[in-house]
Amino acid sequence: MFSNLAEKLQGTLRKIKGKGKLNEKDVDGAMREIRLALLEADVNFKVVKDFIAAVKERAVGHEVMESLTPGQQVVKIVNEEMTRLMGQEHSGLETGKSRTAIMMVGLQGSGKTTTAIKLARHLRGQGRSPLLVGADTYRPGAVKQLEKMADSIGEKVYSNLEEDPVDICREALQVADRENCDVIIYDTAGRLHIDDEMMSEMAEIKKAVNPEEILLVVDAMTGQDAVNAAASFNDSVGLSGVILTKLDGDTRGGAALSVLAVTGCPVKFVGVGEKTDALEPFYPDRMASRILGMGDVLSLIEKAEASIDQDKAKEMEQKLRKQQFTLDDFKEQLGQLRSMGSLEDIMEMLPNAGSLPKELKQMSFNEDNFKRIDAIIGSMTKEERQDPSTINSSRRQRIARGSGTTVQDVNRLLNQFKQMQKMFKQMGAADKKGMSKKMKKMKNKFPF
Ligand SMILES: Nc1nc2c(ncn2[C@@H]2O[C@H](COP(=O)(O)OP(=O)(O)OP(=O)(O)O)[C@@H](O)[C@H]2O)c(=O)[nH]1
Ligand SMILES: [Mg+2]
Repeated sequence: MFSNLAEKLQGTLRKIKGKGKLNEKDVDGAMREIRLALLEADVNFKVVKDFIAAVKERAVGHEVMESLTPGQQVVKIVNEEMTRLMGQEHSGLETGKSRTAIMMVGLQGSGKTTTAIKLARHLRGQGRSPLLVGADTYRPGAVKQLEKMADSIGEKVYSNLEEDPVDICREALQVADRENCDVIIYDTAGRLHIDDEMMSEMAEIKKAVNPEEILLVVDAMTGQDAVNAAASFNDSVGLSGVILTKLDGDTRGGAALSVLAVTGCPVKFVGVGEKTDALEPFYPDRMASRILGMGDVLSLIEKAEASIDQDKAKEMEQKLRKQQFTLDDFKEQLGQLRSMGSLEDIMEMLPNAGSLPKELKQMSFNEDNFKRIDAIIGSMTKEERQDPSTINSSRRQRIARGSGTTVQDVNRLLNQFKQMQKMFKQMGAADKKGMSKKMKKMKNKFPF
């Protein structure tokens, strides 16, 4: 789905993601690429303009520049703005009423009939009892097609080729009552082009059945034409939502990204195949993540944001600079990292992070480990915590006994602590004579 767009955007974001520091030029370059990719995907040009402006404003602001991971923050912003562009949350059907009428409208061949069937199946799955109505009396075989498809999923169709569409739709209300159907889905006729006759028929049906939903079915492959059709339908009949079909094909994505912004109508479902179960509720956030190939990056940022207290991190940095980092601080830092897995896992997720000393590599912050470290440090005296070099072998034995651990555990912890101090010392020294690039990156990303 949207493979071309996805590839381009992901390429751009990959470049920016790994950057520990961003300047306005980096952001400008990325925005230019994103803009091009969206235009190529046939996203409405005004939508692109507004989108880029919104992303850029946030990307050069505090939110990014002062964060732990500027490059990744930009990726996150693009994802959020793209989600917002498509409507933030899934917009469901108005089906709360005891009986719901849904009118399917759209141009010829857009997929109205197929989608009506898919919806019937979807609603049946939710415990509803649908009646399909064949209101296309113009094209020979249209009602037959509906009946055949309905038959394949065991659903009923009402139609009457002797009557005009508005009357058929009106009569269907009584049929639904008689048959105890609580959802009526009207499959209306499509025309090759939007014309007044079509619009006035749609308006008349709307007046006759007063539907809860008027869903425009558009072929996503037609890009901006689909969006323009949506705008005209919305002006003439008023739409409650849009269903994009043929997203399984080689669509560029323009329609999905522009429909809401141009027409104010949310995309409610997407068709992803010819079969009767190939209908998916449309989730803007999932769609954005799919296009941007997200997932791990987002969850990493969320994890980091949730576990790291920014003020504490600053305070810790001060201590580090003055090289006053004690075992008490160490304990506190571990608390923040507890939920993030092992140090190695974290470093792996961070682009371009340095490698860890061997002693720290195996350190994992699971619950058990954390409790053990907590107990060991808790069994030390204040002096020992301030200055671990005073911890001789008899003290080690005392600490192990007091914390219910072994001397090896105590040794390992002290060793790890020493390694960390060493690492920080190097960082501090590098800082004085212009910290090495790698260390700088590590420091940007790490609370220590
Ligand atoms: N691949 C794919 N094909 C689809 C999808 N939805 C509909 N189609 C196909 O598109 C063609 C037209 O679908 P119909 O449901 O007949 O379209 P319609 O809007 O009812 O057409 P008219 O009644 O002639 O106006 C059929 O061949 C469908 O199988 C979809 O999501 N994916
Ligand atoms: Mg049809």
